[in-house]
Amino acid sequence: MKAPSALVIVPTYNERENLPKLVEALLQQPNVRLLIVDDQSPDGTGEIADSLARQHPDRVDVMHRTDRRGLGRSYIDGIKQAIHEPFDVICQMDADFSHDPRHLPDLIAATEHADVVIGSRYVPGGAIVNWPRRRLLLSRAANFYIRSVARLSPRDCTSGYRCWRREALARLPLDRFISDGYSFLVEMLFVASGQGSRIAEVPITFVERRLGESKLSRAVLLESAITPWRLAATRGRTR
Ligand SMILES: Nc1nc2c(ncn2[C@@H]2O[C@H](COP(=O)(O)OP(=O)(O)OP(=O)(O)O)[C@@H](O)[C@H]2O)c(=O)[nH]1
Ligand SMILES: [Mg+2]
Repeated sequence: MKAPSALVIVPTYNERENLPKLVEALLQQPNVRLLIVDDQSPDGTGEIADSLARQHPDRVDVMHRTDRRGLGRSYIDGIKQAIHEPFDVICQMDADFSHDPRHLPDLIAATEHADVVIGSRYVPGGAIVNWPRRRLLLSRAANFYIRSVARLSPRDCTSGYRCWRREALARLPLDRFISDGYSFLVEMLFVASGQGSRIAEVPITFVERRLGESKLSRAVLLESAITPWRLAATRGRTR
């Protein structure tokens, strides 16, 4: 069978040390193209992305956002462009090497039998490397909380490493999405699940970033605490 063609959306904010290496690693894989969505990174990541696009004009695209910055907003803009292009699969991935490009073929392959495939830290075979105990507990607790309150079944609802069949992604009412940080990822899953999309999980080894800085903020954590309740309150109205 012909391998599916995939577009990987990579949101970036201050990832100048990671992006060139990530692009190189991803382009080793045939049938993969990239859409980098940069939010006017002060460290010049946008210009680096442009130069990578010039080096690989058939495989790398860049979107420069100028509206208010945010991970969710960047994904929304990237997805709106991506769903109009002729790819079988559209993927989401962080730029900081927490999401190992070597797992990508497994995730893409699993879309044969699922509409959404999550690169999961919390299924057998999944792992986390280099997280302090506090961060591990926070992520575990967040997933327990989200699964209970929003009644979602995946083990890893906050993983940002995902592949979607294009039709499933195109069905999401992105203009109605409210959340931004991690919550955006939870909201996507909640709505997809309500629409009857088949969700699968493939184990990944998640590695904490070695270069660059985290953007995890208090505002993002607060939003994550509220979102599952908001989603639970809208249950049945998402179709
Ligand atoms: N376009 C865009 N990308 C962002 C924004 N915030 C974060 N990102 C990117 O989203 C991805 C995940 O962000 P991280 O800072 O790694 O967040 P995190 O993984 O929770 O934090 P760490 O565990 O410390 O890495 C990375 O590729 C970031 O560059 C933003 O406001 N706009
Ligand atoms: Mg990260």
